[in-house]
Amino acid sequence: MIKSIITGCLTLITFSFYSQESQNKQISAKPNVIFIYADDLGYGDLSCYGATKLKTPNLDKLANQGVRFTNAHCTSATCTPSRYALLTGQYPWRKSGTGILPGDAALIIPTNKMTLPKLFQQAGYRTANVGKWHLGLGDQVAKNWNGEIKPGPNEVGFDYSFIFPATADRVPSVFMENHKVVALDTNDPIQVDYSSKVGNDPTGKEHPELLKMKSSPGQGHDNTIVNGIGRIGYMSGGNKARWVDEEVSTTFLEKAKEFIEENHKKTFFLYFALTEPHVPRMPATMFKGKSGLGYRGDAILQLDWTVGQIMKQLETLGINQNTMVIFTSDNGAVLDDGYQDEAVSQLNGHTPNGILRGGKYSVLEAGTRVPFILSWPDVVKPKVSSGMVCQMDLLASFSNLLEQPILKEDAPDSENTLETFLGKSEKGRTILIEQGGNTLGKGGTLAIVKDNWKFIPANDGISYDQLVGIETGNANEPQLYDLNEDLGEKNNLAKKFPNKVNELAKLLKEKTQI
Ligand code: NG6
Ligand code: CA
Repeated sequence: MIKSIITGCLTLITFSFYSQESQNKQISAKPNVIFIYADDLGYGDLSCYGATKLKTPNLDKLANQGVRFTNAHCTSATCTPSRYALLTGQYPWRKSGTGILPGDAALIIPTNKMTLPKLFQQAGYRTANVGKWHLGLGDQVAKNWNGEIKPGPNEVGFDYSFIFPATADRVPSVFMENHKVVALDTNDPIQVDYSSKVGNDPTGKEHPELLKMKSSPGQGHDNTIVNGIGRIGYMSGGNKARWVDEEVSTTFLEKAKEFIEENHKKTFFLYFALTEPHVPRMPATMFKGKSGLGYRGDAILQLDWTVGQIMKQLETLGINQNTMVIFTSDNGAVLDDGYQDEAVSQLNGHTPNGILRGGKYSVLEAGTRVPFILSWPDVVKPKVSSGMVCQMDLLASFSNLLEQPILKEDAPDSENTLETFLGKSEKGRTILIEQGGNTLGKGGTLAIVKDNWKFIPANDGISYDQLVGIETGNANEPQLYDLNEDLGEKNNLAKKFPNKVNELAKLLKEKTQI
C-alpha cells in the first residue's frame, strides 16, 4: 500500500516534470510568424465574430484552430497610431505627429530604436512587410519619388518590403519595393504634392464625369484621379507605376507568398498589411457583387479568401503546424469614409461593429476593440479568450517567447502577456488607454479601461461625426461604463459611482503624463 502511494507520488512528480519540460520546450520553439493586419475591419465583420449576413470561412477556420479573443485592442481608432504602437511598443499619443499621415509624410518611427521586426531579426528571423505602410518615408516631406527613398521599412527592421506608402485613397498610388517605386519610368517622373496641384492630371473636383466611383460630398477624395478614382493629394507622372485598384490585393498576396516560399526553410516573420476593407473599396472582378452587401462586403470576402490562400500555402509547404498566424485589424469599422460605394445602402442588416457602440475614429469600444485570432497548431489549443490584450503588447510578449531580452525603455508601454496570447491564461492586461481619432487625422480623446470599468473624461469634442455617421464618444460630461454588464456602452454610470470616476480620472492623468 505504502509502496504504491510512493510509486504514485513519484509518477506524479515525474509526470509534472515532464509536462513542465515539454511545455518549456514548446514555448522556446521558434515558430514562423505571420501577422495579418486588416484595415478598418470591425468587431462584427467576420462570421466567427457573429456576422450572419456574410460568411468568412477561412478566418472562421483559423479561429477554430486557435485562440479567438473577444477583448483585443489596437491602441487607437485610426491607422497610423495603431501601427506605430504595434511596431514600437509605445503608446502613439506620447509622440506628436503620430495621427493619420498624408502620403508624403516623413518616417515617424525612429531608426535607432527597438521595433517588433528588429526583435525578430535579433532572434535570427528573416523579416518582411508586405502591404499598407502609412508610417511615412524618408527624413522629410519633400522627397524625390524617382530615386531611392530612405529611411523606411528596411531601416526599422524589415529585410524586405513591398508596400504602398500611405493608404489606398492617398497619392502616390504606386507600389514600392524596398527603397524604390516599382515600374519607375525616367521619362515620366513622379511628383507628389499635398498642398497644391502638380501636373495636368484631371482631378475629381474638376472632372467628376471621369470617375468610376464618386467621392462623398465634403470628404475630400477629389484631388488627382488615378484609375478612375479621386484621391487625397496630387500627383503627376509615373503613369506606368500607378496601381489598378482591382489588382492591389492580389499583388500583395503574390508578394507575400513569394516571401514565404523563399524563406520557408528558414524562420521568418511576415507583417502582411492588407488594404481591405478600407476605402476606396474596389475589389477584384471575381469578388464584385459576391457578398450582396456592396463593395465593402465584397472586400471582406476578398480579405477572407486572401487569408485562405496563405493558409493553403502553409499546408502545401508543410509548415502550417509551426507557423503562428495572427489576424487582427488596425481600427474599427466605418461605412461611408469618403466614397459613394453603397456601403450604407446595401448593408442589408449587417452590423460591422457587432454590438459595440461607435466605430472607426471613436473612443467608444468600436474604435479599438477588434477581431483578434492567434493560431499556432503545434502549441496553441483552440479556445475563446476574454483576456484583455493589445497589439502593442506583442513586442514584449515576443521578446519573452524568443528569449530576446529588451530594456523597458525599448518598448515602454508593451506588456508581456504571452501566456494570454497563447491561450494559457486569461489574465491579459488590467489597464489600457484607448485613443479615439477624427477624420482630420488629429489625435483624439483618451479613455481608460481598468478591469471591467471604462472611463471617458468630459471634453468639448463633437459627439457625432456627420461625415462618417459615427458617434465619437465625446461628451461634455464624464462617462463611466461597466463593460462586463454593458459592452454596448449604453448606460452611463458616472453619476452613480463618483468614486470610481475620481479613481479612473486620476489614473488616466497619471498614465498619460508624457
Ligand atoms: C481620413 C480620411 C478617410 C481615411 C482616413 C485614414 C477624410 C475626410 N477622411 O482623414 O477617408 O483616409 O483618413 O484611414 O479625409 S486610416 O484607416 O488609414 O486611418
Ligand atoms: Ca485603418
